Amino acid sequence: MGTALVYHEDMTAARLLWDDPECEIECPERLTTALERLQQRGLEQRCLQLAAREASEAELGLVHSPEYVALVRGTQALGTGELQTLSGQYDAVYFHPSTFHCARLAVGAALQLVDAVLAGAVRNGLALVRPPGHHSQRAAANGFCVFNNVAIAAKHAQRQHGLHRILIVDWDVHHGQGIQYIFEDDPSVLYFSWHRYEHGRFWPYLRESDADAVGQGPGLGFTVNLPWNQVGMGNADYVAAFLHVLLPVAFEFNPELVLVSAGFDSAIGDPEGQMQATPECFAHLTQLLQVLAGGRVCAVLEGGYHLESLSQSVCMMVQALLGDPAPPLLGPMVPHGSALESIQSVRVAQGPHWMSLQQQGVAPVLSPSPHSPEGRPSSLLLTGRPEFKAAATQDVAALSSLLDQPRLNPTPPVRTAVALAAPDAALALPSDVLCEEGSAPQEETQAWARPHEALAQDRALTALGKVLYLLDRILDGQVSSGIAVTPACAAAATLDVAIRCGLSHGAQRLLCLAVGQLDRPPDLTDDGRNLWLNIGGKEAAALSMFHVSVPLPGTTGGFLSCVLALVLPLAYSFQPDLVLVALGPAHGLRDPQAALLAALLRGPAGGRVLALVDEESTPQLAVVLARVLHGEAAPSLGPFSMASPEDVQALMQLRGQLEPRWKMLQVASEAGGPGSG
Ligand code: Q9C
Ligand code: ZN
Repeated sequence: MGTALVYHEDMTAARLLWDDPECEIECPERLTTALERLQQRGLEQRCLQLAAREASEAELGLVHSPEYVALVRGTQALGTGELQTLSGQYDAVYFHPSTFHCARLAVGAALQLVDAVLAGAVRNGLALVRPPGHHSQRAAANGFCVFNNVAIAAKHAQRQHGLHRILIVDWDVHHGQGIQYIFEDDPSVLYFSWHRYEHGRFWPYLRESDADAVGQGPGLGFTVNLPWNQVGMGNADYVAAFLHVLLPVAFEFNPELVLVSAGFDSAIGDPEGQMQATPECFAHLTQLLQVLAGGRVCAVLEGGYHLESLSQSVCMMVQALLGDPAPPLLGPMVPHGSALESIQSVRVAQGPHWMSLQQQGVAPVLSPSPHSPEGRPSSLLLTGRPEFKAAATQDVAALSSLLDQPRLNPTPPVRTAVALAAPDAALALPSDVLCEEGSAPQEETQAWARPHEALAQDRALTALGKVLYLLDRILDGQVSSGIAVTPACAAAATLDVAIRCGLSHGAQRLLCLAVGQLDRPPDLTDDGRNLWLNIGGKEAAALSMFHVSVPLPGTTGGFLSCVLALVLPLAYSFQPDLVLVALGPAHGLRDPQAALLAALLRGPAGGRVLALVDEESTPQLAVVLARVLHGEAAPSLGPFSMASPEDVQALMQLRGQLEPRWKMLQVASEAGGPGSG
């Protein structure tokens, strides 16, 4: 199942015909530059390309008043002076004789995308459109927007496809107040928006953009606003917002479809947003959304005014939609204090409406951190871009040098390789998953195995040879992710060797997620190069900042908070260049839980994941893992059930201990909040 790209050249026809510094940034080159870059990277060719159609007037009527539609229709016949006068009646809007045609194509493109995804022709896609839509209201144009493309697409998905729960994620840097107004009392559409707000001093200057606007009547809790009160928000802030606000609520909502108001004015270099998220961040955000709604993600372009930053961010999003691993996020993964205040204020405002946001807040434990962020060894993946720091200062030359850099970590030739015990299981795999027959050289395997009694048997040795072979292919960039089956009696020993071998063969930082009864190798050094996280341990304990154990939660809600509030924040903070996921004997994970973990753990290490699966697991488990590591959608976890008080307690205790070192765990600013001393 592929990715659709919906576009029509006619949408470049509308342009500003008079002098207006506020509106001139919304120009035709936004589309042509983004498209050129998609072609140049070979991404357009990998998509199912659809030519946008015009929306009908009945379709426009799903959101807009007949009078307003008639008024916009009438602009086709106006002269420049009349267009300018009419434009002046709205806030930040310009009309052109082709505006009606373009705006109908923009809506039509969004509808075609939704139809293609819901008919099963593709799994996901992007509509590259202008004019944008999210500021447009029932009877008003606003902020370059004429018709509300995404809102109409949501209504269409309900009317024509019978959907009951639609999530709209608006990552444009402006508040999509138009979408908010249309759905504010509607519990069937959950609207999430983050936006530059600066305590109300940024356009569109609305009280109802703040975190305490949560919807009305039956729609209470179905509007989620995350206002940014400072400029300069970056990768860590955006990922934290997803982990600690959007995703908990979204999993609880359990959408059937995700619509993205994909504005890239929230990216670095944009003159409107003044934010610092790099293009790669949008690959991560896209990947995080793909675990929802069976991967049915329909993105529709909104803003984005820095042509280079816009184009690269669009490419990153399309790559993620296509299933390519996201390049690692560079720079410090430490959210800003102001971002944490915003995150905390949404969690407080939304707490009454969402079980997943309750009781999770922890009073930060303030003990001096023994490991300063500067003190850690730098990774392979972090070298080579010294200009990163300079670019973060909005310095023009440094910024263009950042955006000019050829991306490091080119996508490996093989996305996923598996070494399975039962060859017939391979039949269920996607056709371009490589079934690996290779093994590490026998002498090398034997040398690694020597200290371990459990690896003395031939069967264990053969399996280890395959693990080491896959590991080397991942570390030398030939393969992105891999899966190997381990004999039950040798699970711990195999993992021990895999960790040591990974560290000695080029991984600077290795995250090991061990599920089930697997003890940390006793003489593994606590030098900051490996982080051991055991799920399914007997008790919650952080023996050091690099040795963490937590019981396996018994409910879907408990499992999700464990993943979103502990595992991923640790993983994104640690910035590993390799993740080992070991599902040991009696690991207790259901297949969809294991798949979700694997899918989400592709993020932190640029897709370099090696999964070791115990041979006593179901044969389907290896298959489902191969599918998600390959970029297919994760299966649903089933209905949301609330975390038990014990699970919540265990998680809170751990987070309190670990927060001083691993800043992505934070959900409240250290400076403020109760109990921060
Ligand atoms: N300097 C979209 O991004 N001007 N619309 C604000 C603040 C209006 C943005 C002025 C910006 C409209 C779709
Ligand atoms: Zn915008």
